[in-house]
Amino acid sequence: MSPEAKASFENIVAPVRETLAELPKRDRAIFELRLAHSWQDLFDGLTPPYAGREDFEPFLEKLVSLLACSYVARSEELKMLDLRRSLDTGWFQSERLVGYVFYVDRFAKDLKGVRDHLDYLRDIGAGYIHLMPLLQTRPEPNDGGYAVMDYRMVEPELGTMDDLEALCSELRGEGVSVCLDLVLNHCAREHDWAKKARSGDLEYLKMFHTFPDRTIPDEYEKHLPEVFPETAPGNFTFDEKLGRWVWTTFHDYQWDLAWSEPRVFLEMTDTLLSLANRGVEVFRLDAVAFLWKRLGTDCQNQPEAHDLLQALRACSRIVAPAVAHKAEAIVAPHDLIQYLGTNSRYGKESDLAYHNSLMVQFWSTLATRDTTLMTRTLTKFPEKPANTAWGLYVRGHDDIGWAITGEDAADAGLNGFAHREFLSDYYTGDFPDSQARGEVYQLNPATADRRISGTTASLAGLEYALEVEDETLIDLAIKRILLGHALILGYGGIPLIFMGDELALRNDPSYLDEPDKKTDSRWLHRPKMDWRTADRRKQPGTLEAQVFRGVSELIAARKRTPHLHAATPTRILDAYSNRVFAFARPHPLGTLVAVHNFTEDEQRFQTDLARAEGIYNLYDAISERRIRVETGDMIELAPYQSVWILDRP
Ligand code: OTU
Repeated sequence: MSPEAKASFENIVAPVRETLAELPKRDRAIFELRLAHSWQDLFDGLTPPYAGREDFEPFLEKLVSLLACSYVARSEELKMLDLRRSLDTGWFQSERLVGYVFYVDRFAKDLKGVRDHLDYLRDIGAGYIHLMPLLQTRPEPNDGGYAVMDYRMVEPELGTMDDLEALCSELRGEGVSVCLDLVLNHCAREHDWAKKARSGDLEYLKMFHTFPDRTIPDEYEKHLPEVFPETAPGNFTFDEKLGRWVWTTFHDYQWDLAWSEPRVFLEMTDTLLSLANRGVEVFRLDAVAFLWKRLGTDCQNQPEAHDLLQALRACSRIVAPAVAHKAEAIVAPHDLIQYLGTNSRYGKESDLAYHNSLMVQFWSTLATRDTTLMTRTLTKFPEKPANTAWGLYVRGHDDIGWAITGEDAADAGLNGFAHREFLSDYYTGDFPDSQARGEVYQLNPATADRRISGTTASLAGLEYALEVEDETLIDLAIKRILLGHALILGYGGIPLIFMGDELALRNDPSYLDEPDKKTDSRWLHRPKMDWRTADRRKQPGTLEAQVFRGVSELIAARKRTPHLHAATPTRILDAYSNRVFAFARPHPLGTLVAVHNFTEDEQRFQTDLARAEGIYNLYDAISERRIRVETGDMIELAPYQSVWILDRP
């Protein structure tokens, strides 16, 4: 420890011993060891944001007392899980882990309902279940649950904290981890903190960024982008009751929390640890890029945001090391990689982060049938730290924003703006011959930027193919869906299957009839689970059976292929064909080469692609067949086929 950290550690450790007095000796020792082990990280994380304050020492004392109390409250069962995970720190990197993501109400009405559908989750083979936002939200509109009114309550319509705890425990018994959203950047205007601030309590007012007039907001606005330009333009909202402008990056009812105030850190740490003590194992930390504001910048990815995440991580490590943190930062590659803990933060920041770029490249390449941009962009993408994993997805609950920079586009001979325009036209179905059926989300009049909503199946052309009743097109659309899943299952991280994609659920336009949802087209791709449709997965010959089986076979293949562990690097390969996308996963057991055909035609590539990686006896881990080498030393891929090539004599 540094001398400063050591001095403060000695100050806080005595009161901690008192708090822990009632615990068995071994438990006390474990806590103290962890506290000492992570103290430097915690101290370093808290120093830049808070050390300048007079109340820094009392704040540290409060925080450590909170950690000790949370540890005392942690159950024996969860403490065992902590120990197990300390022996298996890379548990979330395993090739055997597959994630499944759903809204509780849309999947099974409520938390109790989820327990009635465990067979379905088993059928998928999910070992990680992300229950979309379920803490108590303000009444609609509430941004799909991302406007939390009470972090200590479950949304009453979904159940209670006890229901959540029971579900976590039951799933844990089956080796399944529960992931929950923790909305760090903002809370609902109706949250008690905001209510107190609005009724004149200055202590609570400090928890938000508020301004008496537009002078400072206008200065900030010069550099701030708009997240929801159509439905929530600008980043500040005038609150009549306060008579002040409030920082609201997202909707006017989502008040940004002032993380410069230590109380915010204490409250959120408390929330996180109490949920961890209920049995939540993974936290999806929402909108982390926005946590720290700095005039003259876009107020994203500020160093203090990383400091705070490091400190929060240290708190979990001390109290509940079984827990993993996942950063939700939809930012450029060099900014994103920081959230996985690079350089001095190696292993200290987040275990997981969403790979937005892979998702965008998948859809872009499906549209162009040209893998140049994808290959070049991902080749330049920084390698992630070996002890982390990506959250990989084909679709999620949000829109698709065409995060393709002008520079990356130019590298592939494209114009960035024109290409993004093309993609939006393509996925709304406006482009000639496009079979995609998406909708525009948030047209930005200032930049002409258009994001896209729509389910995987509808964007992949299935909705159209079914309408025109064309068997060939239906078959191709299914193949596109499976291609996306092969990609996320092989790339290096937790594949996150978004509810309904495994059954090829199409767009659900019913949100248009709901007044509080109709301006948010993201509801188009958040359909309700129809259990009769789901049952058809068992009836051979149905569409659902075909897609479900396809996805299941890919999952099974992943689980028997240790090369796909997330600690194995992912190296993009030049396949000497702009129709296929390839990458290598160099593993101690030998390298795996994944090759994906992004077109509806047969494609060929040279066996050299595999031979250069030391693979001579070509075997496909997906189909479990030997690969046939055609004349001219070529390997043939069927339309949209994926292969995971291994050397198997
Ligand atoms: C996240 O979104 C959530 O995923 C959205 O559902 C919420 O509306 C939003 O936060 C507010 O809580 O903040 O770090 O395309 O990707 O808004 C990025 C835009 C976010 C979303 C972005 C994202």
